[in-house]
Amino acid sequence: MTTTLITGGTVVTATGRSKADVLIDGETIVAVVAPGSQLLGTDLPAGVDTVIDATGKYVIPGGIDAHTHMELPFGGTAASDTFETGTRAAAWGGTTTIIDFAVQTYGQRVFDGLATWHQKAAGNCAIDYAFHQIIGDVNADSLQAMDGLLAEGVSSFKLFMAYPGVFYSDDAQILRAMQKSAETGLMTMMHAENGPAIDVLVEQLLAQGKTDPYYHGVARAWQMEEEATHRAIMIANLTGAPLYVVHVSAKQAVEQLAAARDNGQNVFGETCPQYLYLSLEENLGAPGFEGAKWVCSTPLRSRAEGHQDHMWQSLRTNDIQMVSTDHCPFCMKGQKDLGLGNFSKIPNGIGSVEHRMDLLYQGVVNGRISLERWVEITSTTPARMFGLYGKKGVIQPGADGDIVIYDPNGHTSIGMGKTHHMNMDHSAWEGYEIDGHVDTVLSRGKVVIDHNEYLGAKGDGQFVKRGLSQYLI
Ligand code: DUC
Ligand code: ZN
Ligand code: ZN
Repeated sequence: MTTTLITGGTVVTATGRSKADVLIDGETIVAVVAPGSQLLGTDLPAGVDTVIDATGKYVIPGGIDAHTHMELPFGGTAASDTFETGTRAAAWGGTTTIIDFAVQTYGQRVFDGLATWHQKAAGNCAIDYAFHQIIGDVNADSLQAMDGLLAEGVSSFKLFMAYPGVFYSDDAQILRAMQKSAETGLMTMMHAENGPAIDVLVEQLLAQGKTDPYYHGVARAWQMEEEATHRAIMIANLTGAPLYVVHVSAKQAVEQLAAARDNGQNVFGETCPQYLYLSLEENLGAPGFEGAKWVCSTPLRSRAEGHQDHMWQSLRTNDIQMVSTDHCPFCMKGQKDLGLGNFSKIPNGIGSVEHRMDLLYQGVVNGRISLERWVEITSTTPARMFGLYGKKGVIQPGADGDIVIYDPNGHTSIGMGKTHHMNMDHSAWEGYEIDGHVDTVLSRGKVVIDHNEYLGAKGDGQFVKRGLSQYLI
């Protein structure tokens, strides 16, 4: 077995920071000790195979992006990152685990959908991966199949209150699925937007000749998100299901979650970098068709209404518990341009899997969140929320050697043009200058990124079975 010592750095976890050395034996962390300690009788660093000097750097648990859509067929095309390209880009950005969404399409059996996702991912990933299960057709057969998900290492499923005719579940289906969630402990994940009402608004806007990307944000108004969030919370309240609302973007939806939590309900919310930084006015409203780059659902919200600031505040106060990307990239040419002249035909999605750790670190730089909170919302809480904790999300003996060495004095220029590794012909983050840099990334003890060089290989990443959420009561 190869041993690796990371020495001289500041180990940061969700609960504190300290100068410490980290020893990895093979794939697993075996010791975290004060610098210079005698470890397990070994004369360090002479007795180890590889020594990594992390002086002046942060040593953090690898990022966990709990919401990605590699290769997702959607909007008449498919997300442009494969498991190979998307997980490699994730590694570049300091993410060492993704949780992607396996899809059960309408009329399909749940385990056939799950098998398809295994086929897409197996042998192709640069980092470890796990799955949530989208239930696109809640019926007697799929409800029964949900009893078997946990044994497959899938401890959460996602429903959609949006996209009628595609993934949509009505309230009766939601009620039944949430009853199953309460019974089994599987986390209910919810895309909370009132899809049928949004579709009417879309039709009316298009009839008025309002076809630009900006109107995607107008149609998917915050009231549609708040209403659906409230409805999901109420059905969860009735059934006792644990509820996790994905890609929360409206401050009013956060208020619904916060009120439910104050009321003692077991509900959680995730936001994404785009809802912290980007806006309806500046991005969706960009001249011509450029706004298509930022068409995603839930949509970007108005900065004048203060959603972005509220989202940062909610991260600090734990009204929102974690940040994932909803990585769902599409190229402008041949994909986003399907919606030229009709915003409702623009494939929904933004690519961010590579930038999440850096973008959230800016919250530390700007004094919006603490260093420890950064680690918590990008790694530790995702691990705890989705049954990976202990193996992932923490630097302690027994955990996987998934570690990022982050240089707070480094700089990352997302820049213009192709400065990223995602399979896209543009970046939603063009022009963003980052204080900080992902220097080195270890995935189960193997150095996969080192000072702007990719050293990993397709197939390094393994499927990880997840247990139940630690947030169940
Ligand atoms: N939202 C997106 O932006 N893309 C994929 C699916 C979704 O809900
Ligand atoms: Zn969604
Ligand atoms: Zn999604």
